[in-house]
Amino acid sequence: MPRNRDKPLSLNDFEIGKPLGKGKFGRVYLAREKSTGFICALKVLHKSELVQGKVEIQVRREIEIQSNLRHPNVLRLFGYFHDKKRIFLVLEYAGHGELYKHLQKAGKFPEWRAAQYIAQMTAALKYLHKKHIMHRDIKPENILVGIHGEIKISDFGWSVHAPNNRRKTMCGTLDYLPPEMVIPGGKDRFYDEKIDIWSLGVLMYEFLVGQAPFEDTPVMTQRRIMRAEMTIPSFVSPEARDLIKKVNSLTSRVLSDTDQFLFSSSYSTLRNVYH
Ligand code: N15
Repeated sequence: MPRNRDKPLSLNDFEIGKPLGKGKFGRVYLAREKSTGFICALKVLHKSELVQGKVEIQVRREIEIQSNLRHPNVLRLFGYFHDKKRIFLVLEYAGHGELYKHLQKAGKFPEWRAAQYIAQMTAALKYLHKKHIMHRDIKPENILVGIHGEIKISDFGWSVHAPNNRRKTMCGTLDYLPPEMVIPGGKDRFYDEKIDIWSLGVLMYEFLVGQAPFEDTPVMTQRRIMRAEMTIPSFVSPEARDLIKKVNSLTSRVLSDTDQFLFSSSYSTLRNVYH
């Protein structure tokens, strides 16, 4: 967003449009910067809620991390400002909204579309991992779609810089977590970027099949993840089937040197499906 760095942004610089969504700590609105006409998504966080939720430090860190990220498949944070009560995040507007809604509507994606999305996810994760950032919460709900159909990873609510601070408790669905994180005490152990690759396999399955591979009651989901127990329907092509299995079997066990292989294989195998 072109702007004068000498002059800090304020709410007055924006026209506020329709609400785009709301999360735990904030609401997001469509917004236009008055002077440039630049369209963005303005997220409003209430300081009192952040204090109450004891997430000020995390939010500060997320802002810091996200401000420095520049990738076509990672949602940009253009800037931020605050007043007495609120923090405002100037986020990239994704014209086609939330990916999980597209998936819901379509039931499942054709392989060419799943392939494009997974290739883009792979590119985004490769970029993040190179910067030693793991996302840790890869799922359709955290992915937005741009006007050209390109995907944008958003919500770094659980992301961390890999070398430090690797012990964070997590909550929410187990569906996308690898075995090392669902075993008892597992979430207290150290883990690394590979957990994102496992989630990528889960995501690929969900794109192609319409539901996550281990979807079940929480107890059964945990059991099935630990055993990597999944059935891939027969309509999934041999190439895609092979790749899902590779990603889900290699990532959590073979913990080194598989990144490159998995990334490049997911990219080329899925591209070959339709090109
Ligand atoms: C703590 C802080 C630094 C975290 C920063 N990251 C986020 O806040 C992640 N986040 C992104 N939270 C909300 C959003 C968000 C950005 C939500 C929705 C949109 C967004 N950009 N564009 C949208 C959007 N476009 C839409 C089009 C049609 C229907 C709904 C849409 N939502």
